[in-house]
Amino acid sequence: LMTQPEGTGVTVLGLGAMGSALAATLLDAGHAVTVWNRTPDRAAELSARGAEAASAVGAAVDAHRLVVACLLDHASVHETLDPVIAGMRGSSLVNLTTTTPNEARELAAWAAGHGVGYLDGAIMATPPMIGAPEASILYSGSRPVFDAARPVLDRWATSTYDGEDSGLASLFDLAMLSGMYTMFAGFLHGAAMAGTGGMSATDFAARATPFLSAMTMGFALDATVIDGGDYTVPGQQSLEFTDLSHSHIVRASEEQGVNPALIAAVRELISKQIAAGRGAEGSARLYESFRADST
Ligand code: FVH
Repeated sequence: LMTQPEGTGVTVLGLGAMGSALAATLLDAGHAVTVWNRTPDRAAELSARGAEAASAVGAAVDAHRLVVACLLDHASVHETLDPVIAGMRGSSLVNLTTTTPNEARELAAWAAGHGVGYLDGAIMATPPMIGAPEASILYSGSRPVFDAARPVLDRWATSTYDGEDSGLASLFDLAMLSGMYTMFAGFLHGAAMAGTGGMSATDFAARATPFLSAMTMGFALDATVIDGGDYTVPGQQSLEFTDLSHSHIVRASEEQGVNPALIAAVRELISKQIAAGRGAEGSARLYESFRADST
């Protein structure tokens, strides 16, 4: 495999909000950039800034040995590259499209079958953050591709390499997004509760932000218990206590006419742990409720 991208030229496939930000950052840094988008009009602004707009995906992947895809999903990567992958032998594909871990592994095997080096990436940033120090991108897959492409990758964000398994970047990204989305859903449920008492969402956000930020200290405490494997370590909030707290939130929601489904779902997991005789153990034990091989 040719793992060293030729020069600093990069092809970017997909010029949505994120692909455009990636390409623009490379142009600003002086890289030669060829772009392609299914809807060609979206390349106009980047062309005006110096990008080469390819009229066909085949011409785009021929232009440089380092090809970056930032498309909608797994299916769109195949739809775009299936017709041209046979001609990409020796190139490197950095796929920044969000996929599941197994979809990333499938793409790695498919690319390898065509002699293309594959690096999967998961972007932990919004388009305006690209190029700023707080942006982070996780990578997994081919280490040689990561090392060779590093001068390009580091233009966008802090680059972290998570290993040869191409599914890991996606796994770790989606694991963090799971925490983020359920936290946001919890915030919205709380705002709806407070709203029934006349508090604006803005005022609720002002109160919730410092409180929830302070509570994140609990992640590390739970993690220590989980990694230690002993949920009976003293000093933890028990599942029984946490259940009581959840029951207050569920009943208060019902009293106020607010949908309790979110917090009730968490309470159901806690109840199963208590029914299994774990009520006196620490609440970090809920971790086990999410594991396929455990109770
Ligand atoms: N935007 C963000 O904040 C997040 C941050 C975390 C990572 N994501 C992922 O990045 C991928 C691209 O996201 P995006 O924000 O650029 O998305 P859109 O603006 O919707 O652009 C989508 C591009 O994909 C092209 N496309 C869609 N379907 C196909 C297809 N079947 N064949 C070829 N191209 C396709 C679309 O083309 P067009 O509609 O303009 O013709 C856009 O270029 C994504 O995986 C996020 O999860 C971003």
